[in-house]
Amino acid sequence: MNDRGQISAAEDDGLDPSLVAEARQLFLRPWQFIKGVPSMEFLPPEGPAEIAFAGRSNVGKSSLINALLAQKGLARTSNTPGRTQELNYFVPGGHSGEMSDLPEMAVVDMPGYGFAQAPKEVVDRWTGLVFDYLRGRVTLKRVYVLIDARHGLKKNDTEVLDLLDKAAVSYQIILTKADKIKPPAAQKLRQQTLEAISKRPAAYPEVLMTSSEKGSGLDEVRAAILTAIRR
Ligand SMILES: Nc1nc2c(ncn2[C@@H]2O[C@H](COP(=O)(O)OP(=O)(O)O)[C@@H](O)[C@H]2O)c(=O)[nH]1
Ligand SMILES: [Mg+2]
Repeated sequence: MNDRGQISAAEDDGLDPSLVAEARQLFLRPWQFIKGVPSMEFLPPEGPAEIAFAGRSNVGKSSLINALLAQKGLARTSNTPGRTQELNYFVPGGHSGEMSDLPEMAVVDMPGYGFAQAPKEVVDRWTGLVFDYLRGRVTLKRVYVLIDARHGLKKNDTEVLDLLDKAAVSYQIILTKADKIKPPAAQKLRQQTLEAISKRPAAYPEVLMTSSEKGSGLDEVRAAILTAIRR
């Protein structure tokens, strides 16, 4: 079922209802923004499992985080492309943050790549931060790489996938803005994307598809994340 109470197609695809219920319990409670991290020395202590959302700017990272947590406006959307140059950390509320009372996980909204007209210095800073984080963060359990369903994988996306493969960081692709294309085109793109990643060692061999606008595909993402942090 999606967040508007409609049965979604994927429910017939064997999504485990008890996993979905558990995942909803984790995600559908008040989460909070804890910090924006401009460089590696400001990262919170390694503890909770981290799940990061990466992708070109405007692909829908912040919108998807808000939809997954059912909290509009938590992650800031539609920023001027390239403005958010920080790793934004979100955690379930109600934890003191003391070592004895850490949340079970954190969601990280990553700065987007691929924006035109960004000064080289900004791109270099972005590249440095993101690459250091992706390579060096031990508690990073999985990266969700978001791809706009209207555009498919682009060159800068495959560069990020190359990096993740090289760093052996588990990642999974989510096709976003599914509401913008017709179902047959969506299925075709899903298949093509699956083929494109089939030989990539760190890619999780299942492609998800969401619409933050319509609330579709969210339970699938929540369940996948819960499974990933428990591995
Ligand atoms: N139609 C549609 N628009 C979306 C969807 N997700 C995001 N958007 C729009 O795409 C733009 C960029 O979204 P945002 O979440 O800020 O992207 P980010 O830069 O990757 O964080 C905004 O105008 C959103 O309203 C979606 O699922 N469907
Ligand atoms: Mg954003």
